[in-house]
Amino acid sequence: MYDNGTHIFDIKPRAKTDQFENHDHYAVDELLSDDHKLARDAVRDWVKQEVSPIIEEASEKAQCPLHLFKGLADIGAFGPSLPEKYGCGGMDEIAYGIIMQELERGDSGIRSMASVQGSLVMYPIYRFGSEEQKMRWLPKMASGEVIGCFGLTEPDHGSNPSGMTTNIREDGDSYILNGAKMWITNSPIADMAVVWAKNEEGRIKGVIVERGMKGFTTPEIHGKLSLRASITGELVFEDVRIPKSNVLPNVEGLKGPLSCLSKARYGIAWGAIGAAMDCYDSALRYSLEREQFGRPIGGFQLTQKKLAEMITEITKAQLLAWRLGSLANNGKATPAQISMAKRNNVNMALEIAREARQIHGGMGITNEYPIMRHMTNLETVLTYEGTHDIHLLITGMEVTGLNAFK
Ligand code: TGC
Ligand code: FAD
Repeated sequence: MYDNGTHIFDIKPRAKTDQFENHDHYAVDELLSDDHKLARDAVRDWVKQEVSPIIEEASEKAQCPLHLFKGLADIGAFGPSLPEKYGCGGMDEIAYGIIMQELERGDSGIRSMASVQGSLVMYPIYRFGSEEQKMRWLPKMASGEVIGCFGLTEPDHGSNPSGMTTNIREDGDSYILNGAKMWITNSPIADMAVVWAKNEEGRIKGVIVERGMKGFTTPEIHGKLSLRASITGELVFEDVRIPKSNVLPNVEGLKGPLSCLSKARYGIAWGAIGAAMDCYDSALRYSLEREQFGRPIGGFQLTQKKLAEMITEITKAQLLAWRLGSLANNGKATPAQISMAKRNNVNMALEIAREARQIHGGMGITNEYPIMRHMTNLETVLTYEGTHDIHLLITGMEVTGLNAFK
C-alpha cells in the first residue's frame, strides 16, 4: 500500500463493547450451509474486535483505518469467490455476500475497502486478464500486499460512463493514457488502478496503471460528510506511458466495467443488510432500556410499528439476497436482478437508519450509537455503483422492453 502521508492512524480502541446480536426472524440461517455460517461468524468476530472499537472516531476524524487492509486479507475478504489457485477464497457467491453483510454491519466504508479490491480490481483481472497478469497481481492483492482501485467515473460522466473521454493512443509497444477519473475509492493509497479508457476507435478498454508511472497522480478528495472512514480521490493521467502488457486483453466495450459493477452491486445488496441489522439491533435494545411515561418506549404501539416494519423489511431483503445468491451460484443472476436487489436493499437500510434514529431520540444523533454514521454512509451507497434512480430505470427497461437512457 502506498503511504500518501495524510493517514497516520492515531485512534485508540474504545472501551465500549459492540453488543450486536443477530435477529433471525424467519430462520434464514437454515438456508445457509455450515461454510457460510463459519465465514459469517469469523467476519462478525473480526468486526467486533477490530472495527467497532475504532470506527466512530475514524469516521469523525475522516481517517481511513489503513491497518485493516491486512486484517481484511487475513479473513479472506478480498476475492472470496475467486479461485484458490490465485490465493483467493474459492467460496461460493452466498459466502461472498455474507462476508460483505458482516463488514457493512461494521461500516459501509470497510465493506467498500473489500468491494473495490475484490470485485472491482481483482475480478476484472481474473475475468479479462491474461494468465501472466493474473499470476502477477491476484495473489498479492488477495494477501493485501498490493492495494488497487477502480477508475470508471469521470468529472463529467458519472451515471453515463459510455460518454467517458479518458483515452489511450498507440505509440510503439505502449499506449499513452490521458484524462481524469473522479470519486475513486482508495485512489490516494492504491498501488495500482484498473482504469477504463477509450482507444482510437472509441472502444472502451481496461488498463492497469501503476503507481510511479510518470504523469500519473492521485489527489485526495476532502470534505466528504459520508463514508468518512473510506479514502476517496481522483486519478489524473497526463501522457502516462502504459506498456501493452498492462492492457486487459479479453474484453472490449462498456460490458467490461459493467460486469465488474454487477459483481460489486451484488455484494452491496448483501452489505446493506448488515448496516440495517446494526441499526435495528441498536434500536431494539434502546427501546427496551429507555423508559418514558413510566415504561419502556418499546411498549408504545408507535415504537413497535417502527420495529416491526424494520424486521419485516430486513427479512424481505435477506430473502431477496439469498435467492439472488442462489441464482448467482448457478451463473443465472441477471444484471437487472442485481440492480433490483441493490436498489431495494440499500434504500431499505437507509429507511431503517432513519427510523432507528427516531427511536433513539436525541441520543440517536450522537456517536454513542452507530445510527448516524450508517445513515450518512448509506447516502453514498445509494449513489455509488449506480444511483437509486439508475437502478430503477434498469428495472423499468427490463419490464417494459423500452430503454429510458437512449
Ligand atoms: P448499454 O448499451 O445498456 O450496455 C453496454 C454493454 O454492456 C452490457 N451490460 C452489462 N454487462 C454486464 N453487466 C451489466 N450490469 C451490464 N449492463 C449492461 C450490455 O449488454 C452491452 O453489451 P454489448 O455486448 O451489447 O456491448 O449501456 P449504456 O451506455 O446505455 O448504459 C446503461 C447504464 C446507464 C445502465 C450504465 O451505464 C450504468 O449502469 N450506469 C451507472 C454507472 C455506475 O454504476 N457507475 C459506478 C462507478 S464504480 C463505483 O461507483 C464504485 S464505488 C466502490 C465502492 O467504494 O464500493
Ligand atoms: P450524476 O450521474 O451526475 O447524477 C446526478 C443525479 O442525476 C442522480 O440523482 C442521478 O440518478 C440522476 N440521473 C442521471 N442520469 C439520469 C437519467 N438518465 N434519468 C434520471 N435521472 C438521472 N466511481 C468509480 O469509478 N470508482 C470508485 O471507486 C468510486 N467510488 C466512489 C466513492 C464515493 C464516496 C462516491 C460518492 C462515489 C464513488 N464513485 C466511484 C462514483 C459513483 O459511482 C458516481 O458518483 C455515481 O455513479 C453517480 O455519478 P455522479 O455522481 O456523476 O452523478
